[in-house]
Amino acid sequence: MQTTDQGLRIAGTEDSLKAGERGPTLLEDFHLREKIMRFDHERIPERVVHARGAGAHGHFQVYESLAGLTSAAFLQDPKATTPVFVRFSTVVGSRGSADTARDVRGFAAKFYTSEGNFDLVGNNMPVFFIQDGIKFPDLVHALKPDPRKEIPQAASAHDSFWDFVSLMPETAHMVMWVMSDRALPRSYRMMEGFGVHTFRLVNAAGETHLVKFHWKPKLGAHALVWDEAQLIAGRDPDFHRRDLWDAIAAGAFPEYELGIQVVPETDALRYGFDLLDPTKLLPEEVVPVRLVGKLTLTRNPSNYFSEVEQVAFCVANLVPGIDVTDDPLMQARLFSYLDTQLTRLGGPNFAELPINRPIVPVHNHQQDGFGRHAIPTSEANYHPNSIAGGMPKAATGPGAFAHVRERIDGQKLRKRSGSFADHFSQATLFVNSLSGPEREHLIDALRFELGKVERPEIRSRVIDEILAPVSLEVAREVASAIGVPPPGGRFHVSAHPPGQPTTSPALSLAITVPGGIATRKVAILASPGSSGRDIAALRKALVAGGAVVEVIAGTLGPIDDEDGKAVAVDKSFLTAASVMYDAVAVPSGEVGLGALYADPQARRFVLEAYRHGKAIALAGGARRFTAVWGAGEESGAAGDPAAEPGVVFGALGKEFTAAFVTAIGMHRHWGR
Ligand code: HDD
Repeated sequence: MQTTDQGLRIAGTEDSLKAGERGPTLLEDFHLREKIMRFDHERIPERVVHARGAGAHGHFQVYESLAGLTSAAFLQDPKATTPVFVRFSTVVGSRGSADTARDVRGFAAKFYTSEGNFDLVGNNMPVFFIQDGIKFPDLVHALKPDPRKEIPQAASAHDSFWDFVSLMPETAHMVMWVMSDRALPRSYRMMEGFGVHTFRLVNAAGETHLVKFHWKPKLGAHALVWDEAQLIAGRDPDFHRRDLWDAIAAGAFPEYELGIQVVPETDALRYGFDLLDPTKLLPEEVVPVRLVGKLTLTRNPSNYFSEVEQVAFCVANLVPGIDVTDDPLMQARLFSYLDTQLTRLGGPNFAELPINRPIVPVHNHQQDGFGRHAIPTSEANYHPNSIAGGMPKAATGPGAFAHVRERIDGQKLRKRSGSFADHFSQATLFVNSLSGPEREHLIDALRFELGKVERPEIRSRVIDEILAPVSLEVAREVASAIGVPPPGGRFHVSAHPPGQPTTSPALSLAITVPGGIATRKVAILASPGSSGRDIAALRKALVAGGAVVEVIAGTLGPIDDEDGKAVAVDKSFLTAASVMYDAVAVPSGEVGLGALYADPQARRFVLEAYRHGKAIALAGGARRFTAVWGAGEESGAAGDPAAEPGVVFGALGKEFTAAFVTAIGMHRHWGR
């Protein structure tokens, strides 16, 4: 039954209380006033960064006790499960911006442990733009839209960002990541996560190790192609949010393994860079990632606002056994997250909101403030006290958080450590580790972004000061497309740290062995007269591999196949587009094929799939669709669809479907 906020049952909410049927509304109408008042105040400030996001509930389980490394309770018992809430996000765009913008993705996890909440507030890239948090407002101002006109939305392709980059060589490494395919994840379920900073693990004996945290998605890490990402932004701006929701709703629970790279405290400077410098990564080939547990996302939020919008992460939410380091970026973050919630969530009591509440009781003398939920009953709201028997008293011994004891000896100064000085060698390492197509995508991205920069002097400075020291070839290739001279030989060349690798295969997304096709979306294009048997056989093989299959035709409603049998249609060409799928298949059936081929929307569907490197299956006479990308027009291998990776054609049988499944398992065929 409907009630007011006071619990009063209301007899109707269709009409306001009026003086006569056609008369004015009365001020007395407390129900109207309450309803409108609540509506007027529905919005809260969006996050200053990471405003656009999607979340899910799940749980974490450690594979074996990590007691030797950490006393954290949730990392001790392989049988215990810890509830977790995760929020994925883009960084730059507003809350309503498109999911597929070129951007870093947030990967924030809140572990509700038996010792309080532990938040791992990471990204899908292992490094960051800046070395000291004091530069964060400058970075974000430069990235966000022009303050005069609020343009462009959710894009780094504008003068202020590249101006900042060109003057801040420490951004070079992260900029390479953001210009790479990593900034265009196929799905939140298919991207890696990183704690970025070096943390500390502390065991029960008080021994400490330095640690880097990783998340490895079980589905592998995969990317969209830029043209596809831009088209999706129009066709389905909720692409990533929908993908996460649909997968969980269908029971295809996303899984990520937690990985750690552990090194002795004394090795902080051993790897040719400073582990306190957040613009550096520890190559996996140098210190392997040990997989220690698994996060499984099992439940969609019940209410977006209450959970995803109100969740408040904080880098300072630590548990005994995990501690921070002196990384100056991390140190600023320890302040920022708590502070931002005051404005965003309207006061200091946000930790009492259901999504933020720890699962353990909270006892302290915090008092009052906007939106207080707890009702403390003690007369003693201070410490020490005698009237409440000194309660709550300070915790001691195991389970009490104790900051790592560290000797600090130095002058008070505003200065960057000399050990943070090399800004380029790891940017070069990253570029050198990319596959050919990934490198091409990187160059295209730089050409696109810098091509949108209006001031030639900024374009030139990026070429000379940032790209040339990273890779002379990349700098030349970009310069040639953006109307500025090639690097002039004035650039700084960084010395590669001796003994450190020059490539790290783990940094590439290229896949050489086909993976599974679970949760991959496949479109089957059909028309009245298409082969129902082909559609059924394709569906069977694809669904057996866990793929999601949708039949797309000119109109909704069942269509008759070539034998007159009804085939259900999931979407029409009006509501579905190639960019929403990982692969496309066209069944045989001459009558159907004739109609399909005559439909420009069907031809465009196949052409786009081709251009975006997707697996394409053309059964029987559907082979004619190879003409949409010009095959057959030229002689020689280039015109032969057989020479095209990821295109399967021939009569539909076991071999055909197996080849199609393998092609989808390669994710994309960049080599076309
Ligand atoms: Fe941050 C949000 C990740 C540097 C200040 N950050 C935020 C979120 C993620 C990250 C995932 C969204 C959390 C959510 O879903 O609610 N931030 C990072 C990473 C960084 C980083 C991986 C570098 C390693 N951040 C960083 C710095 C500062 C901030 C240096 C400030 C000094 N970040 C914030 C913030 C936000 C935030 C302003 C906005 C909304 C919020 O905190 O709750 O406090």
